[in-house]
Amino acid sequence: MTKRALVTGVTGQDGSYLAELLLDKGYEVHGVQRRHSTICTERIENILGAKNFYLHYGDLSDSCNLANLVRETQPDEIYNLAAQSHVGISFEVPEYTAEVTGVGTIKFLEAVRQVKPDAKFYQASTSELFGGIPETAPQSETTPFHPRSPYGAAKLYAYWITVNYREAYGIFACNGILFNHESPRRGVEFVTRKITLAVAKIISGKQEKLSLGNLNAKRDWGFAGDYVQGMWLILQRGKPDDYVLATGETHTVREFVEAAFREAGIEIKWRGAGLDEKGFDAKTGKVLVDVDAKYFRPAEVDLLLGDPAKAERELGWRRRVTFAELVKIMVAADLEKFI
Ligand code: NAP
Ligand code: G4F
Repeated sequence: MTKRALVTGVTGQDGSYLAELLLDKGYEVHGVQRRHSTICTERIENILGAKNFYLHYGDLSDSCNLANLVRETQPDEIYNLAAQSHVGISFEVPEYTAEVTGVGTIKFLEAVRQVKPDAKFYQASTSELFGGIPETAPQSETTPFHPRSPYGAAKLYAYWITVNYREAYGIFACNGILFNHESPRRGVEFVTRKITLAVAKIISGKQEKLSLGNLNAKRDWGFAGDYVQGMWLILQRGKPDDYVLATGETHTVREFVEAAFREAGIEIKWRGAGLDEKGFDAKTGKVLVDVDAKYFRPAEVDLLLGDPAKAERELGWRRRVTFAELVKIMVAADLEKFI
């Protein structure tokens, strides 16, 4: 029998890769998009009109809409990927972030409990829950949480309400605690894509330099295509549980910058410190990177490094793409747009 999946956030980075994966596996996929005044389906262009792919309008802030979607689509599996997902911007729109990223999850779970309690539910939880405090690494399913942003705090509520609906009502509800994962489809305001896009624009003469915030932050960066495979595996187990997906490697933002420029044949040399730090083209001496205070956050997560041992052991999940390969893929994709 054809399985049916309901995917919120289908127009986002992860939603687009997940929808492709599920269609390949023979699922009927129902994606949820928000209404926009402009077209925002760029990432799912290749599956629009595909057999077994259906788009519905919806919003995590509208509980009636969520209940209707569950009633109409009768999903076997639900992937709740929708969120105001930008950590920095969550400081600008904290209440909205709480409403969508936090409270939206209980609205959805309540719709599941009332309308289709046997549906399996995946919640897009995050390494931002750890906050890097205390500075314990690597971080695993048993590491204490200490969110450092309105986004992290909203995701903390979503995490625990997912656990609660599993324990209280027996719903097959799971958290994937995912460390950063990137791709050529990553939003342009996230640091990796901002860097690879800037490299391509600088090379092609369309941008002078790249301005960044905290160059010392460390992230455990993997490839989004590997992580959506893990989301699916989490819902295929015999019992619901929570899993960390990560690479087990960490790199600074500075290292990502160096690797991305190197892909384009430019060696970056650093001079200065703090707000005065600059990245130069080693050959020409031209300043290509500087630091702008406006990209710093009121509170920072300094170190993320995940331990994916449980997912590897119980799900057989493995990340495939290495850090070097990820940078290469992203730079190549952006260069192709401009050269
Ligand atoms: P993304 O590219 O920002 O996509 C977010 C999606 O949510 C978009 O489709 C967006 O729609 C949708 N959305 C936003 N607000 C909504 C609302 N009120 N109602 C319905 N849909 C709404 O994020 P992503 O990187 O794919 O991440 C997917 C999920 O995983 C998010 O929940 C994120 O917080 C979480 N996560 C991501 C990472 C990561 O490294 N990527 C790591 C851990 C957890 P529009 O296209 O209309 O904006
Ligand atoms: O790319 P980022 O904005 O990602 P961040 O904050 O780690 O959040 C992402 O990963 C989380 C999982 O850990 C997800 F839950 C979340 O939804 C999102 O996908 O920033 C990465 C690091 C930060 O330390 C930030 O301060 O890069 C630093 N950074 C330095 N300059 C910058 C910049 N970040 C951005 N976005 N822009 C800059 O110019």
